[in-house]
Amino acid sequence: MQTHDLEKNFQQKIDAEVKIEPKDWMPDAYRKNLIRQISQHAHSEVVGMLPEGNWITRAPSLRRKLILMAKVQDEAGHGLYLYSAAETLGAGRDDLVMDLLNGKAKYSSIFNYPTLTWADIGAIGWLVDGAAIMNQVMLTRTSYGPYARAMVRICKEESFHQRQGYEIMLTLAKGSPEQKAMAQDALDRWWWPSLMMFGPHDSESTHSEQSMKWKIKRKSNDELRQAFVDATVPQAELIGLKVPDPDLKWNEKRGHYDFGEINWNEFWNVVKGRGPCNKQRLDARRNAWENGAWVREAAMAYAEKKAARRMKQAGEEAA
Ligand code: FAQ
Repeated sequence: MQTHDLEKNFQQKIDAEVKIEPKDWMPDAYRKNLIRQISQHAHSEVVGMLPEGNWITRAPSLRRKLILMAKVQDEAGHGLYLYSAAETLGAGRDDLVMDLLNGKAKYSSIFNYPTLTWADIGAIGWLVDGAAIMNQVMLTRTSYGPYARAMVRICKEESFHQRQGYEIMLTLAKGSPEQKAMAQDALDRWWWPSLMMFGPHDSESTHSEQSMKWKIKRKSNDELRQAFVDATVPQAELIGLKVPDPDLKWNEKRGHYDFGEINWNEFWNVVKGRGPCNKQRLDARRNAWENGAWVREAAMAYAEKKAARRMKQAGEEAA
């Protein structure tokens, strides 16, 4: 078949909601775009363990510590599903990790902010996982099968993460004046970076148009950001916290909240590596990669030994 016909068939499948599977023909640009998005998503999950990991040893009770440890481990699992999904497209795991470590691949801007108090753990669960779910529910219907299936499980876990974060905020908001102030301060610091997670405005987005055509993305950056604001503002009101945006106002006519403009200079600075914790995050990942070399070598040696034993057994049985 000619490339033109292959492309036509491919788009027809997408339009008919048939999932694309690893061995199906796909345009190179579709494969490349998916590897970019899935691997950056995987890196985000893994780097995302760092800000919360910072509070495991200082969680205020055993119960909180257990929950936080489970959550951070979940994020590692999400990273693994996503790296595996990227591998089904022919990407090598080591190459993907190298792209992260040498700064070629991005990861979510949100994880370059510090976690200063315990309330930040609440704010991350509530807002960051909340934003992640808003974006990822649409990805359960993404056109690439392995990515869509990974997202189903990830969304279930993220939903528990969001609730535990909101429950931390609720507890603090109902607590002493100092605890309530701590919750408000965390909301003040995490609100705008959470809105930035959805990416640039649709008019500035490089990939959206093609990604929507291929149904990799099912909703635009601005649509998702609006849905997040609409869902989250009433949650803040319910626990007596104030969203730090003087322009925030319910618009009866639109049926949505109007909200202020994001500081895009700050967003692009963070994306380009100049955020408060970019260096710290990449240094931590580099150390983990270097210190884990012996584990990878041992695992590979074990796998090779096991394979050799199997080959020997098969040979003996055949003889
Ligand atoms: N940060 O053309 P678009 C989580 C880049 S997981 C950094 O609009 P696209 C779980 C973008 O890559 C959070 N860079 O891009 C958790 C592109 O640059 P490139 C991560 C950003 O792909 C919770 C350029 O700007 N979620 O939180 C950001 O169509 C708690 C132009 O942008 C995912 O990755 C940003 N925020 O739309 C873990 C979901 N936004 O690649 C631990 C999957 C944009 O050409 C604790 N990804 N850029 O060099 C997506 O849905 C999309 O990739 C978007 C961006 C929506 C993030």
